[in-house]
Amino acid sequence: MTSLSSYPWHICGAGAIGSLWASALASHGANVTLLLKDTAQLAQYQAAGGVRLLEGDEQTHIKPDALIPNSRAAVNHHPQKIKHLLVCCKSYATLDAILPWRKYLTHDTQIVLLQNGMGSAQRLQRALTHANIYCAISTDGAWRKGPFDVVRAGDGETLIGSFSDHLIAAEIPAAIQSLCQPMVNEPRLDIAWRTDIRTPMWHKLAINSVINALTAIYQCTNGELINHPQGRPRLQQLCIETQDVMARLGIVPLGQGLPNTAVRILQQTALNKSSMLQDCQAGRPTEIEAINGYIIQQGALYHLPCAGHKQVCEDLRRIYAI
Ligand code: KPL
Repeated sequence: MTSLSSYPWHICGAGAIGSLWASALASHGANVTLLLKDTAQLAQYQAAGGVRLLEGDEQTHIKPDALIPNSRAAVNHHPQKIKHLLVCCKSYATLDAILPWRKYLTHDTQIVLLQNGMGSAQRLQRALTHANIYCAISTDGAWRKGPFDVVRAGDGETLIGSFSDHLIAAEIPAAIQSLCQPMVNEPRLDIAWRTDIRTPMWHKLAINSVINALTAIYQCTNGELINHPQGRPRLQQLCIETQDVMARLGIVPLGQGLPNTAVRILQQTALNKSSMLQDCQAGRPTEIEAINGYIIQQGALYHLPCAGHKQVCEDLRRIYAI
């Protein structure tokens, strides 16, 4: 039986989900190191005095090592290699986040990408041809109250599977197997291995692609999109286009169909703002390229115009000048 404490994890991307994972892994005995962007982020980390996670009434406080690229600490204190790397940054930031650490990666480093959208794993594989890349998707909810100060908004499930062609899809590496053991105390993550991770990744992408941009365009909560006079017909159109692209790629359709699933998720998360609306309102870059942009790009391979997806990309750029 493999134990979490046997595997050191480096975590790149210390936002809400990265902090949640750092808290859960460290609380279960794993040796966690945060890979931060720069001196400014390191100063924020030092000022925060570690990572805090609030879950209901329970607060977890951890103080893992934190490194920045090319720092003396990274060179001296951390001559050892990165064996297990969890990447939780936004998909558009992936290469900039990982490549500064490439000299610490080995031929057998396992890189797990836990992000919204698609395309970053392919780009990373092109940049690091021999990298062992795994992809994960999650329905965990967490939001950032401040730097390294995170609130858990809801328990979800995380699925992990292999991405790189040279990996055997049924072979679960021991370090990932240790993540899949039931976690005994809070904060708990519910993690499972999937031999075919592409299917659930596409299902999540499909949901995000029909909800997120529209809520950002109409600046509405998820629940308000359900009966939005302009938004709802556009949602239907996006569902049709997305299902067409998935059918051409041979992706198994969502069990209840995309429109029904999207409405169910909108109902379940009625009071929430989508992650894209939150990014737009905070003036951050969005994941539109990795979500709707990816569907347009895949559709183009089959000469599918994806006009509704193109229109939401254009609307979003116009409204938020991005
Ligand atoms: O994942 C989401 C997000 O906001 O990114 C949901 C809530 C499913 C909306 O697409």
